[in-house]
Amino acid sequence: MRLLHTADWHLGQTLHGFAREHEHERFLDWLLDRLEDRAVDALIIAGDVFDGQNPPIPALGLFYRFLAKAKARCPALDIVVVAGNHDSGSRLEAPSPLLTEMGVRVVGALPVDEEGAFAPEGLVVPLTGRDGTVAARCVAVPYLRPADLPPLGEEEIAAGADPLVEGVRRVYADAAEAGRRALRPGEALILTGHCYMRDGALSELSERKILGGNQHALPVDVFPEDAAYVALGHLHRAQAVGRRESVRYSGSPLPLAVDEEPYPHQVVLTDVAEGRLVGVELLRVPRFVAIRRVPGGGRFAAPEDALAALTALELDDKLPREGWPYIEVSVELPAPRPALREEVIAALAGRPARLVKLSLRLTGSGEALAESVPLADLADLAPEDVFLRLYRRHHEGEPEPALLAAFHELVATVQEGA
Ligand SMILES: [Mn+2]
Repeated sequence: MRLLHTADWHLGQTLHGFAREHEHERFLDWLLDRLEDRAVDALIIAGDVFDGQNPPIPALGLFYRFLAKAKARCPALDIVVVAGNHDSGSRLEAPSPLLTEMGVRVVGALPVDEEGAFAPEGLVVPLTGRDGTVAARCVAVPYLRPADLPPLGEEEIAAGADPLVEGVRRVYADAAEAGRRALRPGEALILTGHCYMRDGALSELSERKILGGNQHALPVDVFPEDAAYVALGHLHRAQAVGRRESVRYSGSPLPLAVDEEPYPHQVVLTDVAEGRLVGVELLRVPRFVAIRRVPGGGRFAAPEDALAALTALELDDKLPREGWPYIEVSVELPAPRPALREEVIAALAGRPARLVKLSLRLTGSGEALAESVPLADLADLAPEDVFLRLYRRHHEGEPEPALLAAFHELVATVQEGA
């Protein structure tokens, strides 16, 4: 049986004010072709389908059109969708009565029984292989919020257990056990997750540090060894986790921030047979709109050099407006230059390109210019950074871990609109 694993579509995202709809549409068309020509049996979307809790109408249209086309072109395709931290779980699940009929299973939140207790059987989705028989059981675990986790006993807390990490471990243990109970001989156990794993390589700007920030990154052993494959979402850089080839982030199909430009964006094709992982192939997603960084590579250019490089950029006049490249310019300033933004805009005026970001670094000395102070753009700061800056302004030292955890919980509550 062949699975295609993808995540972090972030439909409805804008890049510094520019809608990505055109790129998403091209990606989804590309994906439909791959589902068909690579004879995919099951599609797993591991969270962050949408960029926000209340997706814009064009983003909803893209998603539902994609599902309808996928089922029309590949009627036997099983589709599993779990919510990520950006999604509203309940909004994603709302059309379930229709989607389940179509063979699309959406899990926005952990299922509970009549008493409100976690009912992990509700997460288990059978996946059928080429011959029409069940080849795998997917335990579709969505992004877990702190409120989803079982409380620890006092003894465990006294022994130093981390309530978030141990809570997640317990949810996965129960979920995997429900999957195992459903397995028949020769079927594979597959898990999903939307979480931040320890040793995961971040692309800092566009992923939120979830579940209490970095200190609560999960160890890879929360996933049982008998899982044939674990399809993860959240980190936008594709990677296997903890040296386990079977535990993977597919990565996002598009760069969602300019600093995600250098690495390949892809989806994962996974083959399972006789209950085991037998093959992994990474399919590179074409870059539908280019990101051009001046000077690039995280470096800063002198103003004259940056302006000259912009003027010299080779741009394609035949591209439609939505295909114009995104331009980032990074400039090092020895002295203030208030008109720089206007100069940059003038260098690109009338040309087929979109300026998304102008980053400045001050390098002069003296009273007016601090030594090499990067000017922070509020949009680039994570809530935690703002909190830390404010804390340091009013207090000595760093905030206590408990205070930081409480802050993260508050931010998560606000972001989820709960
Ligand atoms: Mn995420």
